[in-house]
Amino acid sequence: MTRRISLTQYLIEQQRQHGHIPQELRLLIEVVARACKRIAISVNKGALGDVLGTAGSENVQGEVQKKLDIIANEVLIEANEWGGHLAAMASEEMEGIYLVPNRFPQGEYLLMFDPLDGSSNIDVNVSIGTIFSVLKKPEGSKGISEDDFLQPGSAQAAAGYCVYGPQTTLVLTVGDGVAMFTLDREQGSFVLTQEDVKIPEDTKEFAINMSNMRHWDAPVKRYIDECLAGVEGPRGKNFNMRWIASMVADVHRILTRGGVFMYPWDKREPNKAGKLRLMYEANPMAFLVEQAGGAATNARERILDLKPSQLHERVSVVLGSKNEVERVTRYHLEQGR
Ligand code: AHM
Ligand code: MG
Repeated sequence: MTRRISLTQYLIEQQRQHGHIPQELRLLIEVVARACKRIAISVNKGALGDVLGTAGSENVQGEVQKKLDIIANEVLIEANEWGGHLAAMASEEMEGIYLVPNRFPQGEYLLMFDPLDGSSNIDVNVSIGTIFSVLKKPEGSKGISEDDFLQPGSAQAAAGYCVYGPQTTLVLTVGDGVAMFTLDREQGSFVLTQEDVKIPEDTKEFAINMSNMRHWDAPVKRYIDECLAGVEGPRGKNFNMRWIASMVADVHRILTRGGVFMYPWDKREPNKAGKLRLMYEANPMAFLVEQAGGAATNARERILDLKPSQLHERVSVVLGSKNEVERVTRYHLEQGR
């Protein structure tokens, strides 16, 4: 029988062999995983659990909150606030940062999350997920403020997501490759199902919301037109398209079989850099994708190099198979010249 390795065992072995997962970080990752298990239970209940539909409120970005957005946010906060591994948290669903209450010990880490990404898919029973990013509190900072969170993605200590689909899968990086863990519902534990995940450098599959085509910038239009031209066009091959409208599910496909994902800046709201959020969507996904040998840019610069100026800052995103991301980025840089 093949040896089954649980998330706990994997993290302890990584810590022993490479010594690069400090105890507090291991605890943090395990707590996030436990919260994801609880979120998975609520997601699975669907209509039977009174968890579908809107909550009648809006988040800081003016988006309608679903009941499950709020449930997932509360689960993550409750699970993480008391363990002593965190100093503060930030979430897509909360305007300001959440300080660990005084009654609990304070830790060294900062946790950011999108508690339930792909909210538009909740009620229609399509994959959704939780995305998270972990930073270290800056050295010598007394008291925590929003500024302490504004570190570039390259400073992340860990990042990952949990996709609630036909299987519940947790995908993780601590800066030493990417590992995937599938939830064994009978045992209630995440089991290692893939190590050393690698994204193929080339692909014949792209993911973009085509309904925005008329608003796209010229380099995006050029890239997609060339893909659509297929074997007769300049790329000399036929492309396939997928768009799940859940970034977690689209990124999961790309980590599994390659592809390029784009949510670029467009002319609908020219003052917005993009739709997706830098700190708890683009940065953790960029970290995972790079760790799997792919690339991630804002169509011009590497996402992990961007210096954030706001917690809820938005960004243009191009990520996935290296050669395609480089091509899209090159088209934008050529336009700039
Ligand atoms: P959300 O965090 O409010 O769910 O929004 C993010 C989601 C991504 O998961 C997905 O890639 C994108 O929004 C889909 O947007 P659209 O509906 O414009 O295609
Ligand atoms: Mg989101």
